[in-house]
Amino acid sequence: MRIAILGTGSLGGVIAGCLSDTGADLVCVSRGGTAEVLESGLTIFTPEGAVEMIPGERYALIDSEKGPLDEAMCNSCDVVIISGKADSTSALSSIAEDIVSESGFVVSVQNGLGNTGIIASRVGWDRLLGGSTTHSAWRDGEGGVHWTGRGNLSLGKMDGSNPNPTESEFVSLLDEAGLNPIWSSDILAEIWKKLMINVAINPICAIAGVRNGALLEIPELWIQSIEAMREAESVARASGIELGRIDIEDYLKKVVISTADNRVSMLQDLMAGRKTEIDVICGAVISKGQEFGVKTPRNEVLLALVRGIEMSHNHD
Ligand code: KPL
Repeated sequence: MRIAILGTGSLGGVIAGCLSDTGADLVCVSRGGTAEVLESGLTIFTPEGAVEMIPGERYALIDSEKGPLDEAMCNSCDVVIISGKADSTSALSSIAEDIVSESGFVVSVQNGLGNTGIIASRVGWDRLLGGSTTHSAWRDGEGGVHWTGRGNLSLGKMDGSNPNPTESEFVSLLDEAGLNPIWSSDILAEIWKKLMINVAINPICAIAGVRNGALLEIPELWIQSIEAMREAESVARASGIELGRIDIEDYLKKVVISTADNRVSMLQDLMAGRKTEIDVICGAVISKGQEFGVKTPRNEVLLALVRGIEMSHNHD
């Protein structure tokens, strides 16, 4: 099975690293400094402390900023995993469209709402799987990927149908790779549950400049996280998402404990002076809230503050 990972950053690095232990033929797509580091290999620091070095020869590397795709790469991948940031979804979807084989499919394992629509406009809903993960990782200045928390990876058809044989084979491969896949018959609900987690953790840890575990150490932060998460839950329920019964505090606590050592992706973005995913996280909750008549004041404040910090990089 030939699998491409588009956006081989922190989470994409974990996926590529795990899949390199299977028989899959791998293609990593990245750009800039990350692509340069990947040329010589991928270093993963596992949650248990072991260091794995995957040689650069283990995968084919595409630098998405370096000219047109090699002909041989076109229509060649059975599975294309998009794990890049939301602001790269358009560009990555176009690469996915070029490299996915006729019978292949694309999986989005990204934060926020709206990614699947962008990808589907390129490859069609029938060739798309939604996805969501609670694995956590961050990347250091030398490009080393620190896999800080083992979670799981949910995936499923957007229409809730059962996996076809190739999709089942892919799920087995993810299992062999140690990525704890779960096939979901309601992937949209899983994407919303992850959004609720992101709303609770990402902006607050990013603004405070703390690792995820601090939410359980600083009660004032915990209250803000829970409030933001409850708003997202109300919006999800108002928009018809079947969340079932969720104990919000317990659910958040479990994710915070399993990702305690992680620097949330939004904090990593702010530290590197990059644009964050605030628009597809709090921004998505606010706009869906407006659509369904649910007020989201906490998410509005968090969005404003993160935007302000993003802008502060341009001011003296
Ligand atoms: O998705 C994450 C992120 O960093 O964006 C969590 C699960 C919150 C882990 O940090």
